Amino acid sequence: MNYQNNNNKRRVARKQLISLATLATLFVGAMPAVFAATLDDVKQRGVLRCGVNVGLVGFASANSLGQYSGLDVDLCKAVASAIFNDPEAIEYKPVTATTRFDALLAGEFDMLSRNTTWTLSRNVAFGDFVGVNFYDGQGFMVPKRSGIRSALELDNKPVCVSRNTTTELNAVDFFKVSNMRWRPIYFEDDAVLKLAYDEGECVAMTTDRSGLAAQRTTLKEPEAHLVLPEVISKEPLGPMVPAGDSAWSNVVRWSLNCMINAEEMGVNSTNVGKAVNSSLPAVQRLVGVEGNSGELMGLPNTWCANIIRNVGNYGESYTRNVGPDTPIGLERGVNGLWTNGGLMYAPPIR
Ligand SMILES: N[C@@H](CCC(=O)N[C@@H](CS)C(=O)NCC(=O)O)C(=O)O
Repeated sequence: MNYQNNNNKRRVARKQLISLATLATLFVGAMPAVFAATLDDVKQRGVLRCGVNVGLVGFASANSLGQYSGLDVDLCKAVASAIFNDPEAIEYKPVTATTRFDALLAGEFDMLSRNTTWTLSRNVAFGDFVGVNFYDGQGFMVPKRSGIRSALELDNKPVCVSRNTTTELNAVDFFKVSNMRWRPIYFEDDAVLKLAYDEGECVAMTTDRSGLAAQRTTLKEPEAHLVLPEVISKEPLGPMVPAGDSAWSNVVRWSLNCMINAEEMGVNSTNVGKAVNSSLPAVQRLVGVEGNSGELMGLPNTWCANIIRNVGNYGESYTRNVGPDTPIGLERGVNGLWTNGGLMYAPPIR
């Protein structure tokens, strides 16, 4: 009897423990969705904190006055415009390839906009990806005088590569499937890597092809270097936000979508003032004279018009920062609009 009683008590106690544990799990599991209110925090703070590259010309770099510009920076400016109608209401937080994810997890910034490749494991472990602002692929750069004209000539040649990147992982795959010996020289700091490459310590350097084009402009003699034709991976680069805050991820996601849709509709920083008089319903919704897209996201209804006026549409940002007329000189290619055969396709604002 006693034994029976004790057993029953134990069973009840165990049940209670289990339900407490279940409750705790549910509670903790639901926490980000319930408690994370990044948009409110940003509004209250009055500035957006944006994680960016420590210096990658065309994507994110600061001038001598500490003013940041670049394609990734424009996304920070777009979000600040959507919330505050002020592209300068931003505190930039420079992060390296190695520090970016820990900084995101630690809540050091509200969004990461830093040539970061969307992969499954990063998505699961570090935060939410909300779109792609540059479709890229990994390549190799060599000094022209090396005579190397294909990545398949890099067997057992020292290659400079950044740590904690998709770059180092893809290279392992590429050398394996090409039956070549992979001889990496790893760097944590990209400035040091570039210097080492420029000094001839490696026969090649490898990273995203946009990164190579950007880095090339800062070498002693840019013309003396060549980006090899092989593209060895997919590198969809895009902004990340802390996991589990869908109200916030929507703000960042739709800020990018606003820029892409604006380009598709021919609305730019110059004509956005006139777009409010457009007879086209989609344009009216884009600039907020129709519909309540802003209200739905906790933003002014002119959120997208403000982005376009302050930052421009995606095409303007591309042309200004990395396009053929900049030193980086990247053709639109796959980053063209879908209507031109590219991959830039934004869901509709409605
Ligand atoms: N897209 C790749 C590579 C990104 C990356 O960090 N690339 C290097 C070379 S362009 C870089 O930006 N280094 C600068 C730094 O780490 O400060 C990734 O997400 O892992």
